[in-house]
Amino acid sequence: MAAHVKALTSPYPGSQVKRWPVPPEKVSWSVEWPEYQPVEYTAPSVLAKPPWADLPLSTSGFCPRFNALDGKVQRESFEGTYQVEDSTPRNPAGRTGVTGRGLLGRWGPNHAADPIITRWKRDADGKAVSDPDSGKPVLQFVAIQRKDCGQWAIPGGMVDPGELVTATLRREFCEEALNSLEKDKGEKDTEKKVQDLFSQEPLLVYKGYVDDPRNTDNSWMETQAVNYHDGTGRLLDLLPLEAGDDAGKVTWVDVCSKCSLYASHASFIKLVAEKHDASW
Ligand code: RP5
Ligand code: MG
Ligand code: MG
Repeated sequence: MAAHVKALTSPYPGSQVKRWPVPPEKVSWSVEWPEYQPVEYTAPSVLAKPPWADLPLSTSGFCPRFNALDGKVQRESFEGTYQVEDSTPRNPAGRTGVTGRGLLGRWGPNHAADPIITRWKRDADGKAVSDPDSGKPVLQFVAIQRKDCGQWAIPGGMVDPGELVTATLRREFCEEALNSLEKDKGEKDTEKKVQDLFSQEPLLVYKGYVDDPRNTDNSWMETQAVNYHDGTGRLLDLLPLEAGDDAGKVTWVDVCSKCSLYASHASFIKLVAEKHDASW
């Protein structure tokens, strides 16, 4: 697993809480560090006991089954068995300078799904556009601007308990990039396009830990990033993009190495470019 960097972002997102500074050589739990005294922080929105969050570990009768499918909540990690110290799970990528859950609902892994919707960039005549330097065709993907931090990102979101990841991928794309929550019923034409897009063969690009700025020593993001590609351009060209839910803006973005994206998203986009032999 690559070393996390954004998971050391300080102050902790949405707060004034300063992480205990963790130098790169002390990130790994295998390095002894008796002086390490991370700050404990769980956001008020999580402590308010919303339905998507676990209870505090001290709550009597709350005994989550870590490293297992716990009822409908998936507490297994894609990174293998994680350590549980004093009944508290430990971030498999190492120290973050904060304990507790921060803004995340689950102790241990918080599972998300990231739909990467791509098409070839075309000029006004419908001809595929190539990058002048690499000579390779340019891919575009649907990006949203997150309301929480203003960064551009893949329109991903959390997998609900018991939800199939294929359903999460489609639901989050519709909510964040088509504003489906504000629409009574999607336009028939749009619904058909979405149906056709998501019934294509999905391409699993990445499955595992996400270097997310919300991660803590005890709670972290994991995702399945999946690519749905419209090689013809017919499905996606007229898709009415409209930002919704936790997205403030939505647009097609050219895939290239200069893409600056939220969490580990640029590395997922790079993998997609490689799979399609597109310009990067
Ligand atoms: C990232 O957070 C994942 O890759 C996914 O894109 C996102 C899920 O969180 P929310 O968008 O629901 O905040 O780590
Ligand atoms: Mg969402
Ligand atoms: Mg989201």
